[in-house]
Amino acid sequence: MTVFTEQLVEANRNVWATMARHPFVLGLADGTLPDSTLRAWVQQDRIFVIEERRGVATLRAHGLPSRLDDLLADLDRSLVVEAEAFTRTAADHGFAAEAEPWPVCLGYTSYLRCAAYDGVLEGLTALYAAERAYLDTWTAAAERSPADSPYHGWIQNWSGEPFRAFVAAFGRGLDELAGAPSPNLADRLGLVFAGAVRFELAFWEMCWSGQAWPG
Ligand code: MP5
Repeated sequence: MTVFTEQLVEANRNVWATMARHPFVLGLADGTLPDSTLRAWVQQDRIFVIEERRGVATLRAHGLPSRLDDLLADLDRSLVVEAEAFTRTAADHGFAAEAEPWPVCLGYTSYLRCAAYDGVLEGLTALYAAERAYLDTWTAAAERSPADSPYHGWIQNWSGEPFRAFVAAFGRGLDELAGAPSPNLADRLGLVFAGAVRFELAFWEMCWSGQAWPG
């Protein structure tokens, strides 16, 4: 039988395929990303990872099984390092790391935090969607990316073995906790997951098209 997390991914294969061929991802893979697009991503993803820590803290405050709690503790530490790496990348490219969150970034981080407040399974499902989408999309990008790509370090971060092992362990933990969910619960979590992956795609689109606040 297909495990719960794989059912969630299967139900969203079209979004997965669209993410993997999104112009942002292709531009990052072959190193042709315009400067303004890189800047949008670095600034907005820095906000994303800082806000993500608040969602992780909310999830852990529910009281998680120890293996999942340990995983999220590791994630929290890696988010601190990621935020610092974004700050360094901004300095290397001569732009400010600080920025205001654009609408999609604000919507996505609020969505993850609300899911974490709603409940353990809701929050873990939304967070898993974000992590799995990054792993799979950057793995697809890595296949197209020359070794001397200027973005090699970032591509490695989310397609390398440590992140792959983290996402696999996270999936196992979520599958164990969800067990065989009732049809109602499966439907609800399916909507939570689908919302998060569409936000993920919208995030790439926001960076690519420079979707700041209107006016
Ligand atoms: C991730 C990310 C990956 N950095 N940004 C977005 C928009 N989605 C997913 O997650 P993490 O937690 O930074 O490894």
